[in-house]
Amino acid sequence: MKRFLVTSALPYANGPIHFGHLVGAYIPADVFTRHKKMMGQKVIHICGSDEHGVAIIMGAQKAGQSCKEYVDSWHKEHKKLFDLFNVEFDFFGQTSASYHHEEVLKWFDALNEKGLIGPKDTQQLFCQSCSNHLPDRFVEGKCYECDYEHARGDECPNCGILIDPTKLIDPVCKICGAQNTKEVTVTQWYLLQSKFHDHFRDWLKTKKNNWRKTVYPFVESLTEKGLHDRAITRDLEWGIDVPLPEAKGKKLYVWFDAPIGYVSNTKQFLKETGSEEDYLEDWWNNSETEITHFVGKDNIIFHTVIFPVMGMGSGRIKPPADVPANQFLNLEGKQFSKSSGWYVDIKEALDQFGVDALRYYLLSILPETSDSSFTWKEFGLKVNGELANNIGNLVNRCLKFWKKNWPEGIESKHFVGFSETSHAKEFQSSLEKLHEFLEQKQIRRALEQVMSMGQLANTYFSDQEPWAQYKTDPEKAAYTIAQSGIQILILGVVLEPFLPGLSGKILSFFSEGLNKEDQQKIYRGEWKVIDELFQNGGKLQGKPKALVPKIEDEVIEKLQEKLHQG
Ligand code: B3M
Ligand code: ZN
Repeated sequence: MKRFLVTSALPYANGPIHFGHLVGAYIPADVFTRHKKMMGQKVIHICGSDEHGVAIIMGAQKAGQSCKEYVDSWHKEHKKLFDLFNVEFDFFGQTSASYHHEEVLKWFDALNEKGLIGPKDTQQLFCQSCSNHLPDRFVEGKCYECDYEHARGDECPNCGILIDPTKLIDPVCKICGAQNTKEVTVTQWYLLQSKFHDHFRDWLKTKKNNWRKTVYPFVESLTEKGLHDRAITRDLEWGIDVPLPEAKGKKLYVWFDAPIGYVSNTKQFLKETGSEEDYLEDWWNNSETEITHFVGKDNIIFHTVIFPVMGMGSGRIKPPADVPANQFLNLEGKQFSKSSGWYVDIKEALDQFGVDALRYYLLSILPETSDSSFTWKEFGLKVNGELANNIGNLVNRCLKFWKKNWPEGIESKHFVGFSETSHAKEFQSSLEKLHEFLEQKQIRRALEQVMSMGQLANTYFSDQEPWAQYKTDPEKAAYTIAQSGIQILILGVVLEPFLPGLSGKILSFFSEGLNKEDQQKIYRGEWKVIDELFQNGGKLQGKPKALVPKIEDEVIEKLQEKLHQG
């Protein structure tokens, strides 16, 4: 049986999660995994904190904490936020944990044995003012490709290239702020990717027709002429020790160990859940497994080149089937920036609007094909005009009418034969499209299908005018409400991957007899089960109420003002 292994980029344990992260990796991965679960397929979603590297060391220094204290507290913080956002992982681990270190060493040894790791003398920057080596983010300067002022020693956040720090223009030490660096020669160990070029390219070509247009051509042209060997060791105090006597005191580069976190976290997940399965044989190196890495566009190279080379080169895992990278999200047209007040406090927003409204809007603007922009105005318009109007109101109107006029339930005969009706056929065709889009990880378009099902349900309800039918022919009205009720039940089910909160609320009205299995059947379009569900008639549980509160214009105006005042 096919297996699906879904990962989302391990967040650095050094700062708050923002909307850009959520739309870049976590929400899409969550929707995709939930979809697979609803389809009844075998899938796990693995993530965890990325806890090594220069950014962490600098953050801990600033916070006056040890690195371990520092990453532990961010790890907890992130876990909490993901929970609030209904982003569900099967496992959310930590790369500072010993199980992770053990796994990483196995990779290093395997690559080393295969001749894919070797020492080289390298030119690095050294700060003469504070006497520190300046790898990666410890140094910033002007990018020699795009002129961006704040390129880092490892990569340029603007044009995405991997940086050779000695070529940075006007380099500045990020530890002490001095502009007083010199080049020094240091031995580092390298991942000898150049040896793997042909093998890598053969594999890459197999992805030509199924990777995103924003991913494949970029990787293709970047690796066309050759793969560069990459230094995978650093002179740092915090990280995983390089397991070679001659590399004493050195640590592995964070980007070497971080992606292995997907694998070590899977191992730990199986262990903690008492599974008999083997993380490599049954998952990472199994021919039946389809691996998907959800990442933001700044992580493409690591997931499409370096990690696949590490996996294939070491022979420990197979390479990914897909890396559906997302573009960036801006705030009202400009980059989010906490320091200049151009940002949204996620927790405040959650308190104010709830997870369904925020998830809905973020899903509707996922930067799948190009950068997109979060604006408060559009947020208000979409939540009110689409989610509340299309879904919230319908559920409210229909179920209230049901509860009021048939408090003891609607007779079973009104529910039978739903799957033969013409509106069921239209629902089916939207559902098929929805599945197709989700399989292709086109989540925005899949969500549009949910909304079009909502439209269909609305049209049916208002065309039938059950309130008028009730006066002249209550039996007919009962039929309308039963059929509308079924449509709402289906909407509740298909909303699950996107808005699990709202889905749960809708389904709770039908709770009797609606277990996970039945939900999955409905999700897959096996609607015969609906007849069974209502074979004793349909009685609503609980008291219907407005599920999607409207957002007042003044509330939006206030938020806009607040943002522009900084
Ligand atoms: N922590 C970068 C990031 O959060 C990095 C991802 C690691 S994935 C293995 O953008
Ligand atoms: Zn310095």
